[in-house]
Amino acid sequence: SDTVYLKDYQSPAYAIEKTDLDVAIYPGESFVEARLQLVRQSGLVSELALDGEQLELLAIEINSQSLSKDQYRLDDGKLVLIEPPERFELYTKVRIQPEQNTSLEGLYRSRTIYCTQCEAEGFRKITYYLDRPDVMSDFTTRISAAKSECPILLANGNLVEQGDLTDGRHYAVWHDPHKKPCYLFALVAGDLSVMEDHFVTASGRNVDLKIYVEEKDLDKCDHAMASLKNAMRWDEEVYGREYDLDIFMIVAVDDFNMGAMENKGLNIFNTSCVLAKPETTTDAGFQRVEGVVAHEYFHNWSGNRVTCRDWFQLSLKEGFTVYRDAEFSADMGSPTVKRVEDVAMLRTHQFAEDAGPMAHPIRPASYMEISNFYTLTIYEKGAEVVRMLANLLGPELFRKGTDLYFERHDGQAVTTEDFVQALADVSGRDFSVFQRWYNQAGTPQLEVRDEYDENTREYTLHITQSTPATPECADKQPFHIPIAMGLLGDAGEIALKLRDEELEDLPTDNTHRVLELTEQAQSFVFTDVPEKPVPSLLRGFSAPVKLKFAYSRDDLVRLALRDSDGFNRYEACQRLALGVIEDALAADSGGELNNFTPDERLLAVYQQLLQEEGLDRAMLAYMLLLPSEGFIAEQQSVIDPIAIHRARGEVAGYIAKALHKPLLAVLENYDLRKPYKPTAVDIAARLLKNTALEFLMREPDQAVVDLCVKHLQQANNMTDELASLTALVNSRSPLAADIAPQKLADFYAKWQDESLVVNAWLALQARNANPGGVERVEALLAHPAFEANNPNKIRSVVGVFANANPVNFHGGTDADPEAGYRFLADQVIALDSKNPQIAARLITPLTRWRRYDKQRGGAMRGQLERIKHTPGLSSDSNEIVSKSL
Ligand code: HT7
Ligand code: ZN
Repeated sequence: SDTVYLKDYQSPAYAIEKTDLDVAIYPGESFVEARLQLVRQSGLVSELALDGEQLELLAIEINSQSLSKDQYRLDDGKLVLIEPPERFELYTKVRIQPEQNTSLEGLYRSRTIYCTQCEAEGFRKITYYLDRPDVMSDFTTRISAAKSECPILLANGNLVEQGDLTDGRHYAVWHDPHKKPCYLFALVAGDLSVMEDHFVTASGRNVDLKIYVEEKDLDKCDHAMASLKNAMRWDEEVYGREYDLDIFMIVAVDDFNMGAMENKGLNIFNTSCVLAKPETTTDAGFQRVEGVVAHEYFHNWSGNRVTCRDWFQLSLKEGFTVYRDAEFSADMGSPTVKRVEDVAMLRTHQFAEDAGPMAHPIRPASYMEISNFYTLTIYEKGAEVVRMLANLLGPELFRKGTDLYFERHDGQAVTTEDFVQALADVSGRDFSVFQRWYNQAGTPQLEVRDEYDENTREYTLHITQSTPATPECADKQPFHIPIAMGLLGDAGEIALKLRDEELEDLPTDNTHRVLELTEQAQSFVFTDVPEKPVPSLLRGFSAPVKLKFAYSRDDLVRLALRDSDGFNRYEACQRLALGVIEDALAADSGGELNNFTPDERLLAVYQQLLQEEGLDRAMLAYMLLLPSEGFIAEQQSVIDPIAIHRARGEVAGYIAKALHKPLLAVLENYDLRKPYKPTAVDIAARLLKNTALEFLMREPDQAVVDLCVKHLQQANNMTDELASLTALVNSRSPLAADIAPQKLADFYAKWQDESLVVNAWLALQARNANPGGVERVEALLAHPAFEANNPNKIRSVVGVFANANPVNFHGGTDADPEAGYRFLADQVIALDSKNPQIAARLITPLTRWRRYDKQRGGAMRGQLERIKHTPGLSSDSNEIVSKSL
């Protein structure tokens, strides 16, 4: 398919002032009548092309006159009107088939529920339209359906009318008073139960809150409702943003391509991001519900009231909204823990994307298929860029800037430049160099060298930046990089004074600075430094970069134990552990892994941390946790996933043995009967306990296995139950392996009616790193619990296997070392014609073939070729495959 370029943007030839839809749902087919009030925006237009896909046109009129064949034509995905008038009403009637729609965009049926997904370009599967975000319209939606099948009929805005029709049918009419682009359109029809609550806004308006779910799930809505109310209050307090309709609805559906969708006043959610109760949902699940509910709610301002001019601006709403939801979650729990979790994800997965063939700037210059650009780069790196802006301005100025942005652009479709301009206007800052974050892809690498002069007591940091070439640009200009930092002396933090700073300019917290790097190389000189310090750099991960500094292991010990920045304490542990694992890798390649003993300083740090009073339990858990295989892989020039698995396992086993006593104490001190609460403190306690359990189950004695089984059987919540089962299944010990199959079967028997728990059960087996992984995932696909068209099930088995089980994905089977790759390609090919968005996403691990040795890389490439030559391959998959070959 064709490439779309940002530079070709043209404003729309027509506005659509009003959109009147009538959607009549019948078994097997639905009819959509649209009345659009179109108004020409400039000059003469000889032809107007409306988007439309998979529509059967039944009638077409302009100003109530049927069109003759010379007044329009149907062209590959377009309805072209020839010489349209300056102002007119377009009437069309189309037939669509939601029951046949497995792509899950447009109007489709998820189990018994009819629902829509229009972002980015799904509205064109509902009716002919100008399907682009800068066409904003006033929508009225009439829905009719059989009352017994679909007692609930919902659309955006306020309910204005409803009633019964003949033949057991009924209807509802909804009007949305806010103009919006069609990607925010939604409707829902089905048999749903509702949980209701309300919220009083800061200015005293009442808002009805409704969460619609299947009746069996009504007991799983409390957490989403509480999260929604917290998010509404938080947005008022932190951003001064009030909700703007009298009703806010959430609907949960089982079949959904992403997590959720921010349709105006009618958010549609993947059940996995709404439903939660302690017995069925893990802590991570609770946190995801809180985060996604907040994210979609925050879009009401960052995305809906102020929207994107075109899809190149996607990060305008997504980066900003991810930043907002991350800060919200930080405020609801522990900010440092949230930061550690987000950075670990960013560095493992977004950095890999930025180093791969699909690398793109947070504002891409071109795309083939926009749904391929809902990426970690647009979302997570986009959020990092907003975070840097927020930190450069500080909280007061940033708030002034966002106020100006919302006020200046309310009701408009704008660009990322408009966002940065508002922040520049309130602060007087020059963001011209900073803008490069929007236009250049790739992860900058900082090389820092230090120098201390005992005589002058000057300490200098020499910093250079470089960014590797990415497909869109080989020659990068320097980025504007804020480097938050401090200096650690023998006795603690050192007071800082930069050479050019006046004494009266010094900040009150004089042990912390933000250095701003804007050039390729800069030096920063600190004066009056009493001793050679250890620099604590990039505190809080102040910029999405890779930092190289030649820390000695003793430096890292000091930072891990004594830095005032919680994030950098964690970071020092990661660096220390990574170094030790790399020692093990080196020993392995010399055939010496059996004789390997890890650097004792790592153990010494862990021992001290385990004894440290007042240390957040979650931080302790993350500091003990070795870097993931994925993260370790990212640091290697040529990835050997099997060796990485072996080396990491060796170090983990050693730690488990050496720390047996304190780890066992963590387990034994844990109160299994404490009632479940998803509070930060309790989540941290579970995380630490389950981290200890995972270590101990590497080489357990019978007593540890018994303890694990006890936790599995007595757990009063899914976090503990699943963690115990996972530890049992992953353990390589025969003591565990003997009982694991029965425990897996028991778990399934217990939870087989809870779809989301079954997903977790599938995922834990797909992730199992023990030998036989390919055979296991093949068996899972044949299990009755697997549903071939359900994205959550596909992700739980195929996605988890290919992304989170490297040793099996890359190891294959005894008979066929390429079996993992072949398995993935088979799944992509089978899915591509049914759900191209999900198929294209699954390809990602194969696109990284250049990072592996010749043989592995060649085999991965071979499977990409196979996908590429699939007859009728979707444009979604084609874009990924052709860009990565
Ligand atoms: N803005 C939403 C994007 C989305 C989406 C995109 C493509 C295909 C299906 C989709 N479902 C939802 C989600 C969000 O960021 O809030
Ligand atoms: Zn979003």
